[in-house]
Amino acid sequence: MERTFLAIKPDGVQRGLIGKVISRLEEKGFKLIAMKLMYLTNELAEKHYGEHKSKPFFNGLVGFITSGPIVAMVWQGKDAVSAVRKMMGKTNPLEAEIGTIRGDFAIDIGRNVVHGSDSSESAKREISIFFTEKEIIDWKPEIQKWLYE
Ligand code: DAT
Ligand code: MG
Repeated sequence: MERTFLAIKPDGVQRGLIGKVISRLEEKGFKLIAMKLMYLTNELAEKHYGEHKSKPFFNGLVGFITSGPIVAMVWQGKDAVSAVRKMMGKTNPLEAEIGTIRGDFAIDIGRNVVHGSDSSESAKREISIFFTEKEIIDWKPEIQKWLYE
């Protein structure tokens, strides 16, 4: 089963949306296998968002993501990377479909509540930035047989 990295950004934590975001993924049937509340250092934030280093919004993005605690998580399930991206909605919340996390909870592109890996390669990279193998708990939910054929 595929793994993906999901983070609730400082705006989501400040606005009390941790539970709602987690509920959506739990209700969908994805399995939480790692989680921590943490501050990102500048160094970690720049590494995580390395692909955007040349963008005009890079400094603002790093400033924002380090401005308060985030919740870093790893979720597992069938096609988890693309399914979670779909549940997050488009980067610009005003373009995100209603029913998605960003579509329902956000307005501004710079305050879009969640980060999620955009490919299986970035998922592997991001998971290894935030978690050691030991911190990932591969448990077997009893309801598994009611979720997967
Ligand atoms: P996503 O978070 O959907 O993967 P991304 O990787 O293109 O989007 O960008 C990372 C974050 O950077 C995004 O969540 C919000 C911010 N961002 C992207 N484009 C932006 C823009 N044009 N202006 C301001 N912030 C932007
Ligand atoms: Mg991205």
